[in-house]
Order: sequence, then structure tokens, then C-alpha cells
Amino acid sequence: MLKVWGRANSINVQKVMWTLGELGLAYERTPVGGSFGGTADPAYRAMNPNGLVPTILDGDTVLWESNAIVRYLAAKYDAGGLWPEDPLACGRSDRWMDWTATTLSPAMTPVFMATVRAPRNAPPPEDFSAALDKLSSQFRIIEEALSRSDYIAGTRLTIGDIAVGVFVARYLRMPITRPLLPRIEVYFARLKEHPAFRTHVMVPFGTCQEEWAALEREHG
Ligand SMILES: N[C@@H](CCC(=O)N[C@@H](CS)C(=O)NCC(=O)O)C(=O)O
Repeated sequence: MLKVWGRANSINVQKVMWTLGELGLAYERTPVGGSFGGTADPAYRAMNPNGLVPTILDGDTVLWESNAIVRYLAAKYDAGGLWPEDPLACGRSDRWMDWTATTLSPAMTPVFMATVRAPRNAPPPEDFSAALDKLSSQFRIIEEALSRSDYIAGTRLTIGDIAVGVFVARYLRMPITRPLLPRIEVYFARLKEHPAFRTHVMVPFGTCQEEWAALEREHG
């Protein structure tokens, strides 16, 4: 059976779990990382030299890097579905995976750390407002893309939605002020129609470091 290592509230683990759920594949997940530790163990490092989560084992194949894992699972188990077979359609979806990794994630991290991950009552960092503006401007790019199609690259869920969707779920649930983004709201509602998204991505993350740690223990 396919094995996954990673804690349930990691955004990168969530991409893999959501994909597995969409594909209906059986899996066994071990909570690793965060307060669970385990990522420095030599056995874990032998699989994933980065000491990060997620890592998967499919047969005798070990893979790390969440986007690479999503691409692998989609191409192997759902070519023509989650993995668009037409090269152009695939590129139009796949580009969002790179974009989230290189552009959206770096913009999201400081805001997420200052709100959800900050200790209770910690004052916001001085540059918080600029970080929030920068993050909002990235979400306006998604808002614009969704004026052309129901999903990020067409009429159905594809790999790009897995990468964008986890960030949308995080952005819309963080305790922050957001601009009006009506298409993203509709997109979020559409993603929530997917049972695997509800199960693996709509995981509570708490509003401060203390709550986060408690939820992590509860959810694995
Ligand atoms: N580029 C990597 C990033 C992996 C990553 O940064 N994972 C975080 C969790 S989201 C992690 O392992 N943090 C340390 C920990 O959880 O102990 C991927 O997409 O898989």
C-alpha cells in the first residue's frame, strides 16, 4: 500500500493527501514533522535528505517534493483527468504549480507566520501591512484567471487546482483583511464540493501558535 509521511496540517502534505483522495487510492499516513518530529531520524533522512514533509513510498519508489508527488500520482493514476494529456492543457495547469511554489508561497509565508503561527497577543511585525498588500495582489492574479474558467485551467479539477486550492483555503480562512474576491469565493465553494478537499484541506489551523500546536496533536 502507498505510504505517506507528513503531518495533516502541512500545506504540502495536504496537496498529496487531497490528490490521493481524488484518485481513490489506498494509503497509510504516518504523522511526521512539526511537533511529531521524526524528520531528523536517519531512516527518514535516507528517504528525504531535506528532512521535510511530505515523502511517499509507492511500491519501491520514494518521492519527495509535494508538487512532484502530485504530478507523479496524477500522471500515473489519472492521465486524461487530474493530469491533462494534451501538452498545452497540461502546461496551462502545471504552470500554477510552479507559480504557487515560487511566487505565492513566499508571499503567503510571512503573513501566515505573523497571524496563525504567532504566539497569542504577539504584535504584528512592522512590515505586516506591506506583506498583506503583496499577498492580496497575488490573489488578484488568481481572481483574474478564474474569470476565464471554473477551475484554474479549464472545466475540471486538474493538478494546478491542487496547488492553488490549498493556498486559497488558507488565505480565505486566515484572520486577515482581504479585498473582495468574488470569483475566488465561488471557486472555494466549488472545491468544497470535492469530498477529498473537505477531508484533507479543510483542516483547522487555529489562530495562534498555542492553538496550532493543540490542533496538530489532535489531528496528526
Ligand atoms: N518544497 C517542499 C517543501 C516542504 C516543506 O517545507 N514542508 C514543511 C511543512 S509545509 C516542513 O516539512 N516543515 C518542517 C516540519 O513540518 O517539521 C515541498 O513542496 O514538499
